[in-house]
Amino acid sequence: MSREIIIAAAQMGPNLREAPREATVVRMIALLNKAAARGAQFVVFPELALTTFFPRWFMEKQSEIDAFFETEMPSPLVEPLFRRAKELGVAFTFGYAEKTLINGRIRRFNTSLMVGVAGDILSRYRKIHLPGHTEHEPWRAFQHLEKRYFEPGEECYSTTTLLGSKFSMAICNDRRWPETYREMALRGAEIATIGYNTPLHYAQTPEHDHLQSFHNHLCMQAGAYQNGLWVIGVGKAGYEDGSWLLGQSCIIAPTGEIVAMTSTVGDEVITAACDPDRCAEIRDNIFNFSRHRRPEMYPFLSMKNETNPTHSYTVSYSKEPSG
Ligand code: ING
Repeated sequence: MSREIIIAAAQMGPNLREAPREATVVRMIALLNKAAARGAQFVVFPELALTTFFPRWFMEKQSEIDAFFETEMPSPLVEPLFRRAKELGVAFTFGYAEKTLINGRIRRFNTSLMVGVAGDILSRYRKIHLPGHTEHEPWRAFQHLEKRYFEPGEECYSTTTLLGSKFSMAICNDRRWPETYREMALRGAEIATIGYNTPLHYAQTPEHDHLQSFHNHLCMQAGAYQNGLWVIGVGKAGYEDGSWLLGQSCIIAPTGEIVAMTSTVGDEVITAACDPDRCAEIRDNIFNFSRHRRPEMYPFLSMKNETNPTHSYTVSYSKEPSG
């Protein structure tokens, strides 16, 4: 009996700063309806799906920054989305800016939630790899202040079992780091969901701007293939408050093949039949970790980010005496 799941990537077009969040939720419900009409059982929304990508602006007043955050979930604003998904019997993930109290201290994270078919929150993930900078850098065409507005996630990648498969969540910049996919796969994940907000312009290396789409797919296709994972990459796209964001959301098979991709930079649903059993084509063979992988030979991978570790050594080549 196949474990095939119909999965939808619900790409979103721009969320303008002034757009009422209620209107954004209405768009998300319309995407849910469209996905369900195509038979989708699981829908993946982008990173920070409820708001514009506000780290593009330098803000000093915490009250102005906090206007983009949610302090409870589901909030009254998002409740209609949860309710509609439950009516449809559809599970989903979406990203949002989370403000929460932990041990009496206010914390802020770039968060993604996984919601089950009964409308219950099954798991939460807080973005581990925060790109960008902490201080205002006026030389940039726009800021990327994720390191200012969010704290890095302190919980490792995890797997959530639903619809007969094991899912893991990651967010945006996480998809560029090979560790993300390997950690997920080693934990038994079969399907990775990754929402993103990716500007077409990268201030430090504008000469790479034309490569944003290539790099987007390169890292997710490699991650999928090298770890035998389905990867669902879903963008917030289009011209958002003066910044072009990458679309090209896609569903990638464990072979690394893109099996579905959006072709607009607006609200768009793509779907694919994802059979988690297909992960075995890779995980039982070319990337059979237990048979072929040799972690004892990769000690640096578990190290901190030293660049010239004291314990580095080189194997000096000496011509073996001919026996
Ligand atoms: N955005 C971008 C991302 O990693 C970025 C940051 C843009 C990095 C372009 C490199 C090039 O896709 C987020 N939100 O992480």
